[in-house]
Amino acid sequence: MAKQHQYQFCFGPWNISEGQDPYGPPTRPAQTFDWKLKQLKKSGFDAMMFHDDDAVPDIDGKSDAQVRKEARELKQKLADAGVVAEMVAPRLWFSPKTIDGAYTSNDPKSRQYAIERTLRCIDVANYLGTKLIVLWLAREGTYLREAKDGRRSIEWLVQALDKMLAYDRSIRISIEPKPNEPMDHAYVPTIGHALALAQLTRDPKRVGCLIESAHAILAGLDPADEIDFAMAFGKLWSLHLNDQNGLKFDQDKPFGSNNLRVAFNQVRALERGGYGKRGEYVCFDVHPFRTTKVEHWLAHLVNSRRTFLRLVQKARTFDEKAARQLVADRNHAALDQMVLEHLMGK
Ligand code: XLS
Ligand code: MG
Repeated sequence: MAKQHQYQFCFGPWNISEGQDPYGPPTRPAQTFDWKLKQLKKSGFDAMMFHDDDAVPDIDGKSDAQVRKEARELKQKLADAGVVAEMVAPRLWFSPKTIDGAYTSNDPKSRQYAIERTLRCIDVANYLGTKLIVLWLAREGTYLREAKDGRRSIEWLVQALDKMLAYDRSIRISIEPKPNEPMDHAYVPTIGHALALAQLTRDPKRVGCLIESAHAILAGLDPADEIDFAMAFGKLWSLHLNDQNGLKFDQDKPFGSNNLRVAFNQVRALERGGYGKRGEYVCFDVHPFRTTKVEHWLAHLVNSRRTFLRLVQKARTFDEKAARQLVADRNHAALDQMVLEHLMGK
């Protein structure tokens, strides 16, 4: 049997969150970054993902020299812990300057700010030793259809991507689509949109995507199909596995928590496509349940990783030959039951 590769795992500091939601305050006291880093390594993870201001807090108020100093100190801290930085993403949705959007704001000063902030994020990525920039285009969309020009917005997005690609010729950009929340409608709601946008840029080869399971489900899609689609283009460069119960607020539940079969099919698609063989990480963008006690604070991450590895075994032991025969016989009822029996085990 061909040697099967080992997956490498990742999460972000925001995934050890304190339980606040739009209707109530935190339910757990904040922990330090150093504590989170220690937990990450102890729990079997290899890498950490960052927003630019996770890496350098209050980044907007700091000089270039200060940003460089703090980012380099963080790089050293990661190296000492035996952890690498997977990616850096500009957090463009928090600033008072981006209330009407960032790259697609109607205000030219906001658009300018968004681009300058992103170029700084690229500097941070370089200091941390990663070439992957993730763009979750949180506020690039509308609450009100008449408030923005959709076509112009796409042109602005392409201009912004072109500036990033020209600023550093070795970075790669992974667009993380999400169809809604915080916006009513986002301009880049699916992987198809992200990869089509990539084609309009000056260097399409360096613009790929990141699939988050919950975001695909919110778009009414099966995340396994999104994975297959992105991998057909060779452009699945990162992944946020989690789960989501239908069309609600973004729940970021543990991987497999809501629908084990949908999770199994994601793992099967990743296995088929050889995800991870070119150094890609399996990241879990999951949050603890609000009720979680401090002593159980890592459980959603540890459990997601465990479920993933169990499902890798399920994918590797799935009787593909029997499945192919049932497909050839068009016996979908038996195929359906075969999947269920396999997942339930003996
Ligand atoms: C929000 C996103 C965000 C990105 C990185 O849903 O998952 O956290 O992953 O900016
Ligand atoms: Mg995400």
